[in-house]
Amino acid sequence: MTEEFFSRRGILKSLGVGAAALLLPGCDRLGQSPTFQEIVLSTGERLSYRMQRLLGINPLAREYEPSEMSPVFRTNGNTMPRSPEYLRHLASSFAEWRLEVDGRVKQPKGFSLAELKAMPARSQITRHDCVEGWSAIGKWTGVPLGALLDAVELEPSARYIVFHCADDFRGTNYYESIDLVDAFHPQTILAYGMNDGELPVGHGAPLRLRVERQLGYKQAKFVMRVEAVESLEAIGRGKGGYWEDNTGYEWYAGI
Ligand SMILES: Nc1nc2c(c(=O)[nH]1)N[C@H]1C(S)=C(S)[C@@H](COP(=O)(O)O)O[C@H]1N2
Ligand SMILES: [Mo]
Repeated sequence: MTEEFFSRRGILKSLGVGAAALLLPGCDRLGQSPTFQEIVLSTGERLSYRMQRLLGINPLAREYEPSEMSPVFRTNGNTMPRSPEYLRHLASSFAEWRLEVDGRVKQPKGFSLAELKAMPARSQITRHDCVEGWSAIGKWTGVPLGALLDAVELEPSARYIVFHCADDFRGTNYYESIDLVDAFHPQTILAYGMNDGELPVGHGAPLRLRVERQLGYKQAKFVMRVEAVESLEAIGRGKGGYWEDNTGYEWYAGI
């Protein structure tokens, strides 16, 4: 598959949707399928998300060679949570820390860092793209989120996975969310390692999300709790993430 195929234009082309069809105001003439109309009338980012999900396109993000890793991988956003609880865990190297996995699951469970490290691991060298205009290539090692979710058994009502973080902006803890397609994507991991070492505090120790087909702000750092939910309505102000709720950032930040 070429990149053109996966690009928005490429997908439209492969569906035989021309520019004229996109501009036609009388959408009832375009066909009976509401799904088709929904696609055509959607905004750019939504279109891309729905297209991907409707077509079942689930490609891997590009992976790089060790020689391509950035000599410096900068930090961004919060680099040190200030909650006393987090600072206590940091002081004891996260020995008593547990990742809580709960919500719409059959077996809610707390996982120690040792337990997470004992699970099958995945490493990947990928490019991180921040919406503010910088990128860096780094290596991430962690447990596939899908394996963790299988261990706690999702309820059939679960539709989104929410990540609750230890750090805050003006008293509101950072949070993010993804759908189940991204949650079970093979490159979606909860990383405890970076560049062949421990995950540094500035990059989200003890655990941060890597969801490689989306922008930087989706890569939640300092993840304390993973919650399966049916709807994002009750999370923050309902848009699924700290920046989505507090700026105009898209919930689906596909790259
Ligand atoms: N908990 C938390 N996660 C976060 C942020 C944050 O401030 N807090 N910033 C986000 C943004 S905008 C980016 S670009 C990346 C930066 O990751 P890095 O510090 O490892 O480079 O983390 C993302 N995840
Ligand atoms: Mo970012």
